[in-house]
Amino acid sequence: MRFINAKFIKSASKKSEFIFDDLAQVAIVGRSNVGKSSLINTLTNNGKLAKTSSTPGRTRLVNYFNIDNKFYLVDLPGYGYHKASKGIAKAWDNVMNDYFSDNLNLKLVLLLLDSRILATDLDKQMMDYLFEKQIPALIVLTKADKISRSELNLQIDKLSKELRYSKDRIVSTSALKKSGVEKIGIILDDYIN
Ligand SMILES: Nc1nc2c(ncn2[C@@H]2O[C@H](COP(=O)(O)OP(=O)(O)OP(=O)(O)O)[C@@H](O)[C@H]2O)c(=O)[nH]1
Ligand SMILES: [Mg+2]
Repeated sequence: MRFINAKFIKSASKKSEFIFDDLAQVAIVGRSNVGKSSLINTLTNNGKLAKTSSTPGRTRLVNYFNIDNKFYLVDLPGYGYHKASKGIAKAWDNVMNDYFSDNLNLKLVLLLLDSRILATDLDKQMMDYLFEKQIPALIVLTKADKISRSELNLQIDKLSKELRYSKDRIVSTSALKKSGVEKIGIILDDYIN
């Protein structure tokens, strides 16, 4: 699958604003600042579609992008930056629970991990949560341009062993080099018809 026409549809902050229609959804989750919004821009070849920032916590709403009227790419708020505030963390949990519960058109979650850092405890919690809810996930490594090819291969080996996760289900990407898009497109074909 290629991503040709991408259009921002809306931002939502609570369940009553979420989109539950007939179109499939592919959600993007990960720590704050890992590169979720950047990945959307890379996939859609539109540097300005999703707002990115070097300040963690940029995306605080659930943002829907319509891709070729085939599915929504959904940019979710990142976790981990608001450790200090229990109130904000709780609000984040509620939004996520509302998003992931009974979302029948959610076909796949792209779980993003920084190539250099790999999975933190919060990422592992997120994986367990998705596993419990039986939501299929694909691991996407971001910022692959920040390490060498051999380091990247070592990181993929390590992650696959640690999480007991097939290497076929780990895709490395770089927003800088615009790499990894094709492989994600091929995998999405299996989930969206
Ligand atoms: N070198 C490099 N920088 C990247 C890459 N992806 C993202 N970045 C940078 O990392 C920072 C965070 O990127 P975002 O896409 O805004 O991250 P996010 O996950 O959407 O963050 P929140 O919205 O805060 O949850 C920005 O400064 C990006 O330019 C990449 O593949 N390579
Ligand atoms: Mg973002």
